[in-house]
Amino acid sequence: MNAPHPTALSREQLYREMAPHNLTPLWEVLHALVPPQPKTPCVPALWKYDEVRPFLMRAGEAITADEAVRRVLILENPALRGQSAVTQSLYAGLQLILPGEVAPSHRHTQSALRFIVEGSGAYTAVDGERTTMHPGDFIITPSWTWHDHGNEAGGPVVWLDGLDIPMIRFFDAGFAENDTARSQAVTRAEGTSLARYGHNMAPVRHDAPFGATSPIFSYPYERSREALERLERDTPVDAWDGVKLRYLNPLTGGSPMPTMATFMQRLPHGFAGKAWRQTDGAVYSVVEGQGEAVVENGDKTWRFEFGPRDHFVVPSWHTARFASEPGCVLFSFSDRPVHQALGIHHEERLS
Ligand code: 1HN
Repeated sequence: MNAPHPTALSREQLYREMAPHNLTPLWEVLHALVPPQPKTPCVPALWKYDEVRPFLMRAGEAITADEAVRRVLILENPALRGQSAVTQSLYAGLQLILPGEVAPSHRHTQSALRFIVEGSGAYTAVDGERTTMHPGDFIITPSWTWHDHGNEAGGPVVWLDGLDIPMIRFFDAGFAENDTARSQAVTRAEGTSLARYGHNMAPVRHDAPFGATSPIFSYPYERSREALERLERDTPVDAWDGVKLRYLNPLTGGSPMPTMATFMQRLPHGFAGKAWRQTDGAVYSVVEGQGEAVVENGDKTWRFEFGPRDHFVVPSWHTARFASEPGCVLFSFSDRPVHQALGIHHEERLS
């Protein structure tokens, strides 16, 4: 065996002696710091609803919504266990609220989205207005708005929560506060926000009530579904996405929330999509139908057979393609608006 090269020895000694001074050499980490292309630690993952639901219902017996504050099972990326993160920037969880329960009012700087997965008739209240939940509805809780949930219906209601928690943690910009009331006072009739902002019209004298966040806080499924069906019937289908629409903030044309973009897409009957990759990792909630997602990274391949209420994550810069024999509807969300604001969003459509 050769003796270590004298320069290697003196480098080791240099590193050792500078370490207590909180100094470290860049040249040892430079390649990892600026990789030639995105190299996320996240991995693709699938949560089958049939497997998740029994744990959710057991959580319903183990703790009340009131005691838990929010009774949620976090969808943790298998490569980020313990970090409450589904990607490096996003949080996802499935929340259960049982008949008669209230999830008490609070507010925080983290923005939240709800996508209703199972059950009808629960409500969420935001800034004095309640909205009733139905499967497939997309509901927003803007940053720093009071919000509480309740279930006055007959059965359990489950929804997907998407929050920008890891992003806000990264910036160390999180504030939170509990309300004095368990359920906030209702000050506006249900449907007021949708009537004001949800018909391609807006009040003549208005300011954006939630700053950069959409003033519509519930986007009903029936409308999104109708648009997708009509487009599938009457227009050419995109070879990568099927028929895909993004939800928008009607006051800006941008994403509904400053940190998260949301989408709904239909893959038509017999769809076999081309592959794509993009820098924004995305979480999917399957609304209707069945399909297959094939995700590739380097020499690894993941194959997810999905059906209604299943959830899966496609991390940054992983190559993905979707197929569906019977046709299906997918909701998804990602951190794309932040990539776009920073000018670093990158997308490739492979042929
Ligand atoms: C939260 O406020 C909700 O309001 C859900 O339903 C999940 C996860 C972390 C922090 C706050 C909700 C949350 C949350």
